[in-house]
Amino acid sequence: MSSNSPDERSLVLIKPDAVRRGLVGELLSRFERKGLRIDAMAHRTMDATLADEHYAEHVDKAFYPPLKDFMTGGPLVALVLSGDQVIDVVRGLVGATDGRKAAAGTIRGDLSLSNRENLVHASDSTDSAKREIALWFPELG
Ligand code: FUP
Repeated sequence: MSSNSPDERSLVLIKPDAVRRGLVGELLSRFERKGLRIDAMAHRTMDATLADEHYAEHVDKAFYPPLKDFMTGGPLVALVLSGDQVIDVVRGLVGATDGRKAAAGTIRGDLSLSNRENLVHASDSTDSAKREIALWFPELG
């Protein structure tokens, strides 16, 4: 990467359970203390169309209807984070999908006891990040 290349970006959602539980500050703080930058931040409520687009790879799965209800059921905070290897770094901070199995020290391992209400979404690849950032923050494209 040349010194002029922008750092990698990741689309991160602080999910409705985290907002409801008053954990927005805690989660932003973990990302900031790691050294990541917040390039964009918006308080939003996901509608059904955005949910189906965001979770395109999951729409046919049995767990999708309750996941959609949860994700559209209250406000969330959408972020674009940037930094060196931010996609993998954030996935490491967030931990495994199931909060009951996620390692202690991770966000889900420390703060979630659920496989659905697991506090944070984070892009899992550069392709997903591009797609998700275009969905949530088209003005950054
Ligand atoms: P992750 O990348 O860890 O956020 O997890 P996935 O992309 O595999 O799943 C996306 C979301 O679907 C999870 F955050 C929670 C939800 N999910 C369920 O509700 N039940 C499942 O069995 C698996 C995932």
